Amino acid sequence: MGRAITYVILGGGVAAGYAALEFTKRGISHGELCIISEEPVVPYERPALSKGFLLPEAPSRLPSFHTCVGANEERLTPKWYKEHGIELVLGTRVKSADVRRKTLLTATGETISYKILIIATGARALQLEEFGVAGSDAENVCYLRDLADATRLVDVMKSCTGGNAVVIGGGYIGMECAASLVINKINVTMVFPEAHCMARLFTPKIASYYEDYYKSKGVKFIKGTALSSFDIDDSGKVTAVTLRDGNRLPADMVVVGIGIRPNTGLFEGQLTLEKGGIKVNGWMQSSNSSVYAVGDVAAFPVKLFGETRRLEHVDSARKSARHAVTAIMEPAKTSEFDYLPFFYSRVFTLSWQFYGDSVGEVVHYGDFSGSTFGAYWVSKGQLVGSFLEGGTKEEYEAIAKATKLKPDVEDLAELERQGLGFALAV
Ligand code: FAD
Ligand code: NAD
Ligand code: ISD
Repeated sequence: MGRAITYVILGGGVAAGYAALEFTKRGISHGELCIISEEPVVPYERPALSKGFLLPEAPSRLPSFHTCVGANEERLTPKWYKEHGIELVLGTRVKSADVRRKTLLTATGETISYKILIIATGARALQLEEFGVAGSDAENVCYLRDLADATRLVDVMKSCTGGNAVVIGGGYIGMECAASLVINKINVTMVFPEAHCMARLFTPKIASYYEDYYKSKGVKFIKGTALSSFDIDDSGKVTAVTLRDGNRLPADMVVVGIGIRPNTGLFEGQLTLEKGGIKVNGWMQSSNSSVYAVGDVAAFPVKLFGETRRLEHVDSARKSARHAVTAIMEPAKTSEFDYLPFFYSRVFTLSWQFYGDSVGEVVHYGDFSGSTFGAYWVSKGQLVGSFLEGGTKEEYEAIAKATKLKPDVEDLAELERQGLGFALAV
């Protein structure tokens, strides 16, 4: 059993949706493009799963958040794919790939051959077992990567109103889920090994603002330790969590967010890997010229830093996917990807954005006892990163523009004095 398709996108997440939209904008014929996805639904905006999807009142549900609404573009429903002649092979895992023969073999036994392949397989959530702790399969232990996880998390939350949740991990999933649990009237204790939350990005001063805010909502923090084991009852439910520091916390549910691993497995030994991802050039092309990689799974040159990076954020998935399609369809007109890294989060009524790179010396500005504050990162005498909480659209645009321009910064004290005004004046 087999079929031959010109363009195949492997993976049906955020990057796949934006790539499909770009293919149609650049002009493809019916039957020329196929998306193969393990998920049973057409691409959607994954960020919604830890935000609107978890709300107790009027939660977001599909089809409202199919791509590409997150970038204020068209919402691509199953009907849209049909009207554009895009073949969907959903609920189907690709179990092997042969880049020399240009074929993919699905778990249903079909061989799909391609002229051009775009790998958009994203990443999987790391499991506790990979850190030596058993119990991920317990009924009330939740991970959050896809729609099935989010649906399960909602069900578990509904059965725990007024109860206790332990959140393992102080990164994006931990912080966003903890806020959602509180909104669902569940008591939350967060446990993570670092000295403060969001250790990959936040400075201690920024982290302490968010931790204080969470504490004001009743969240407890246990820092500098990790999970050691679960107590599991006869019905297969976790009842308590024991930590390495000896603490034992009663738990009606557990949410785990301890990082991800890019889904590169199908291509190991076939394509060059770097930074845990598939190494691509500035046109998102891998070490095999017929194979492109985009989104979380791609390690691409970030021109601004002169370094290869693998980013795990939605803006990068959207833009890298569109760039790959442009490079495929109009190679002569496409220049090297020139990307400004952009991360954001929204929790409770708070909202922040970050642009650039969090390296070098940090200068904080604004009112950390109020609602608008931020930080700049300065490396080798240049502004390389900007963070802002509670900004307006114009202020976020200003920090983005300033970071992209990498202006010289001679005097850190003067930068601190100017604060947001520095970016607004660039
Ligand atoms: P994904 O969107 O993960 O898509 C990968 C797809 O490939 C999936 O459909 C998967 O099933 C499929 N797949 C994988 N292997 C196979 C296979 N062998 N065969 C068939 N199909 C396969 N980023 C932000 O910047 N801001 C946010 O607020 C934010 N919120 C997030 C909230 C949550 C809950 C999560 C999980 C992530 C969030 N992110 C956020 C990160 C962002 O969603 C990812 O960076 C983005 O989804 C990456 O897109 P992608 O297409 O590369 O991968
Ligand atoms: P993360 O990398 O943001 O955070 C992982 C956290 O796990 C670390 O901060 C650490 O506290 C903790 N940790 C690591 N090892 C641990 C251990 N053994 N025991 C206990 N804690 C441990 O990853 P995540 O929060 O799991 O998020 C998963 C992915 O989803 C990431 O790619 C993230 O970028 C993405 N995401 C992004 C957003 C956003 O950008 N707003 C929101 C949700 C998810
Ligand atoms: O970027 C995003 C984000 O944070 C969401 O919640 O895309 C989604 C959509 O806005 C949901 O409609």
